[in-house]
Amino acid sequence: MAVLEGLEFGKSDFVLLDEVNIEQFMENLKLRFEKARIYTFIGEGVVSVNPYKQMDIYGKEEINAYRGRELYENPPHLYAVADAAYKAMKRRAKDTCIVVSGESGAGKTEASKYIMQYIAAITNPSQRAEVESVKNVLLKSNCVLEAFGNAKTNRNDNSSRFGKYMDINFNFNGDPTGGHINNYLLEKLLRGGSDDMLKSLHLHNDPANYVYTRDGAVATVSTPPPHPPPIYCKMSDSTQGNLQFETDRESVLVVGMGDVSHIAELTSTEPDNVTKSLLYRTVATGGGEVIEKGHSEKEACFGRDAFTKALYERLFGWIVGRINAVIEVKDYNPVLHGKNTVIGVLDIYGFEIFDNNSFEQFCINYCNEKLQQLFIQLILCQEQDEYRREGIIWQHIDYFNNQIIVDLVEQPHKGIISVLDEACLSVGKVTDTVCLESMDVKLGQHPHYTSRKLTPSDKTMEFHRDFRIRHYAGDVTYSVEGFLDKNKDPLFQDFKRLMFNSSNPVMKEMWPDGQLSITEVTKRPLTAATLFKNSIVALVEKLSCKEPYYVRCIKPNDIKSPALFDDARCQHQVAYLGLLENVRVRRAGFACRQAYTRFLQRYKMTCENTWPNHLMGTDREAVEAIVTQHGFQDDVAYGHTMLFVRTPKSLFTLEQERAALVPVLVLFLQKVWRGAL
Ligand code: AD9
Ligand code: MG
Repeated sequence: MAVLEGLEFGKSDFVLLDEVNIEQFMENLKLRFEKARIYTFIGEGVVSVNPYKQMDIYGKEEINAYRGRELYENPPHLYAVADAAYKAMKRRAKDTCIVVSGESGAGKTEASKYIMQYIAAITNPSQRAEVESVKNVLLKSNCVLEAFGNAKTNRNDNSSRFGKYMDINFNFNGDPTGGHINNYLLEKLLRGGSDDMLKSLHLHNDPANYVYTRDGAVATVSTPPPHPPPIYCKMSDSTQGNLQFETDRESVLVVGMGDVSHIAELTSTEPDNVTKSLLYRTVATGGGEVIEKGHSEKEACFGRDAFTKALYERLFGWIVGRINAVIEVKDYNPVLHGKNTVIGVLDIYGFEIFDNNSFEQFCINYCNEKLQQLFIQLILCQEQDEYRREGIIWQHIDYFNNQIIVDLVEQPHKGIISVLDEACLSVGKVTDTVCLESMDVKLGQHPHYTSRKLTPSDKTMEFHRDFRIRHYAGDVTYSVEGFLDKNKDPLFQDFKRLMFNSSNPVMKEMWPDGQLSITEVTKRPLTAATLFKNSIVALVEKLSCKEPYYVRCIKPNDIKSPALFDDARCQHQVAYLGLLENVRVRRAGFACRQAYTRFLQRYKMTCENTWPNHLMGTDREAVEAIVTQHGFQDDVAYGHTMLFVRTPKSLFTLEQERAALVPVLVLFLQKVWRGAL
């Protein structure tokens, strides 16, 4: 058994703090960080502080130490949480999920990778080839997705620009049989590649050459990733140079046709058709007539940009689809193979506050509001409700319920998304500013919304800062510029048809909607914000039927330093992650609970009065007998249908005894079967 930490490293579980207040919490977090203890439990969840340096704690030895052990047996670690989720899945056939959250650069993606590696390491002890190959694909898929979906941002050198939720399916043996990946809102990015590859794509290696990427700060990476770097397999959202248009006597032309032939070459289409799609769009008139309408120069530019982004997005979607086709569970027969259980791992962009916050930050922060809401419901509400239902005495805990902010964003007819969509769908010319005005009208009274116009005296709302949302994590001021265009994503049908008619079968496959003729595409496509909202609602639904485990990541400072614990920055994150509330609920509550029948089934062998069958009136009385025999009657409460255990240590004792008894019993039964007894 691994040696437990000494007290000089602080409390290994925030539940053990003398008093639950922010001072003690921060003191413990800081002390542990300074002593290179980056993980601390809160019950079955773990808080992680990004060490910004290689830690020698992820090796085989650690994996073996945590494998199959109970939480309190080892120092806090991601592995302990991964193992708890795995055990719940295997022992109780529960679907579980591990939600990794925190702000950009806090270490979510690294944590998810360690979790996946741990699960891969502890499964399939018999090394069956087909399981090994499933594991291999699950692990490797990460590299491919990161190569296409990560980018350097001002906050993180290897920032995930897409959210990822991965389900891993397990058979009754607890071995992985497959999985499924969902991705959320890929920001469409560009990053150059090896010179040879770029040359073949007609690209330059320097992002400064591209309008799409020029605006970022520094594009080179300063910190080495702790793993062998993901193949910075360089692809680009832009299979073109900076294609330009000019207007010559009313008609719009492409400047220099070299770029057009590059596009045609790369997409296996005809240069003439490319030019046509760039300059014209097909529209159906009211009378059902189909005509070609020339773009203005501005429309041509919008069309080009939308096309470029869509190319990248569809490529990414196609890659995810291909990975899913490989890892999806095939030929699963529940009768033959038993219940198929799932562990979901969610690594999704954390809360983002930049100097200039745009549509992307708006979506990301909305997503985090939804996840916080899920957390509140699962941990706080559910817990409190369950105690009430079971008749357990319980002190109500106050916490901030962020449903009001979720509503501000997503409420039908009233919320920000609905105002945006309305503006996008209206026929007249609606600008970002007009849209902002209508948000002011509809949401001006909302306690979590304000804008430059509504609070003209507020000097913090300078240029580019148009409206502000008071998020649960803090205030974020957004620039409304570009919101409408980004929400509309005005990809003309002509581009879809162009790509569908590509002679390259892969291109064709990515653009099935290019088949539709213009008269068939009368219905407006859903907007980007609505599509995103729908996918997040579906995600929350998926998570809410699983037993959740949480990894809360904290970024210790903004300069990627392994030595600096920035008190103010950390305290802010502790606050918005709701960690104090989390500890309070854990402390006031019971760490474990089990229905009487379940408990009895599992532990009846550890007590002579209940083995092989008890003769007491009810299961509850039998459970009381077991608890009393093991002497932890002061550590439990009896609900109407289940037993609540305050500290996991008590259950652990039982588990150990059971584990020691099982082989003895098996031996005994074998003898009975063979007629030896
Ligand atoms: V974002 O929302 O995708 O922008 P993440 O995913 O939270 O963000 P990430 O996991 O990419 O952050 O971590 C950022 C960097 O911190 C990594 O590239 C490492 O350099 C560093 N890091 C994070 N966790 C660890 C760790 N456990 N050990 C060592 C780490 N370094
Ligand atoms: Mg990430």
